[in-house]
Amino acid sequence: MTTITRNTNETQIELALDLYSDAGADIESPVPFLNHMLTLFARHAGVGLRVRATGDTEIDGHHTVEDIGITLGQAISGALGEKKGIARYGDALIPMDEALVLCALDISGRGHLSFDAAFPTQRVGAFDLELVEEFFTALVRSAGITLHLKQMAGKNSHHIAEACFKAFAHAFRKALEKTGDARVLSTKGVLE
Ligand SMILES: [Mn+2]
Repeated sequence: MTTITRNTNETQIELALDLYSDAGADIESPVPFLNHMLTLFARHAGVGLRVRATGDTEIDGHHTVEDIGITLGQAISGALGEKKGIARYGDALIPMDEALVLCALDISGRGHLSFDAAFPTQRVGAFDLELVEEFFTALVRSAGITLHLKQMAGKNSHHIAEACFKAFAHAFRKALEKTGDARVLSTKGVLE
């Protein structure tokens, strides 16, 4: 279990992550749509994730969503350590009704996001869909993950967002798989 506490003037976050767990998610933040996304991420990735967050959502959800992304990334990086003995790469092509999202990722040590999804609406409920990309940007930077998310189809914003998080979850699960080789999967000898 890796725990991170992050307090700023904008947000207060406690997060606990277990990379190999069927405990699922226990998420409480003032951004319900993100709670929904993190809950399905944890279940589909096969990780245990607990989040308690408060933030300045009287402004908007931006700081809270971004800072949960940073904190989750820090926990992933901390939990992975030297990244020895894992598959490193993962991919997934995940449908959600009419939506279809492709994800490929590399636990490379280098944060990079290529995000190619277009939401037909600005919002779902009170959630600003621009924050999906902000969340993944924050996460990959602090986790050191190279992440490509590409929408192949979709008309419904909720479905497209959900397919993004599920595709990420399944790709991440594959990348975490134990290979039985104790070394780092890199001819360089390190992933950083
Ligand atoms: Mn849903």
